[in-house]
Amino acid sequence: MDFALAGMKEDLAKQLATIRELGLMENLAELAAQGYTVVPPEKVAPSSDIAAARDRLLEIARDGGAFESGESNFRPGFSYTVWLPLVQGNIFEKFLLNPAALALSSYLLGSSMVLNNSLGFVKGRSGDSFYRIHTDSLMIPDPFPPYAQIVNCTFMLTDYTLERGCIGIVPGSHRYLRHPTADEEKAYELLEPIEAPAGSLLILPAYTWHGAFPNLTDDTRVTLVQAFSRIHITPSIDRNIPQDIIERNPDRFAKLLGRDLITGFGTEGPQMSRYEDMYMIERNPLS
Ligand SMILES: O=C(O)CCC(=O)C(=O)O
Ligand SMILES: [Fe+2]
Repeated sequence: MDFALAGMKEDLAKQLATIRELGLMENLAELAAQGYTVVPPEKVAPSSDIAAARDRLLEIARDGGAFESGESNFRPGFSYTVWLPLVQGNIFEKFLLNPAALALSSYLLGSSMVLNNSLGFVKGRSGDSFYRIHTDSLMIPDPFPPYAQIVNCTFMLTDYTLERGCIGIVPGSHRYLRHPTADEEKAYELLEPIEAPAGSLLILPAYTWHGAFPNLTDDTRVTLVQAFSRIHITPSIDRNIPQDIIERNPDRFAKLLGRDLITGFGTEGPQMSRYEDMYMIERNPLS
């Protein structure tokens, strides 16, 4: 048998075994059918980790002045954003290795996937402002390829309700393989509100259309977003994070931060020992 196909068979078996073990088979079906899925809290993380991440994001936001002039002063429809929480608290390092997020994202992006973004959202009352419908396929022109290139893992650190300005998704929009037009960006009636309890994890491949409802309450909505991508996509964040963070975590952590890539070489050339593995992705999308 062709060696790439043999590799794919093996990778698929491994990935499905992990997904089955974590009880996430139904989530795979939802990703295929609707273009997103929500993993319930009991399959995501202990509630103490959810609380720790929430409290730390609120602390960073407060230190950054998010609350100084009242929560209604957040950007219309969007949230106060914490950039690169990954390096701002050990709890976020733990979330980078979250088994459910890794299992479903690797299925969509291949096990070579890397971290593309790390964000915290603190969303206060936002009046009547929706956040416009868009895809997360940043810098990617239409038409999109029929496979995922970026996956947004949204950890809901507080309850997500319609009144509190939850994210909204256009179910099935992953099949369009394009960005919404200017008119479609404002077609909020298409949005399905994603209401779920704190601790839930939304897996949202970048090609799926989404926006957000206004927060009509005085309750703050807090979110941790980790996005992963295939290795050829330019990361939004600087993956060159402090070495001590890399060293105190398992090997997968370093790999997610791009430490195994052969790209970005200088006059010494790429690490040829990794060349075969890296180019296998062209023939085995799960690798
Ligand atoms: O829930 C929101 O505020 C929208 C977030 C969003 O668009 C994203 O995480 O890509
Ligand atoms: Fe988005």
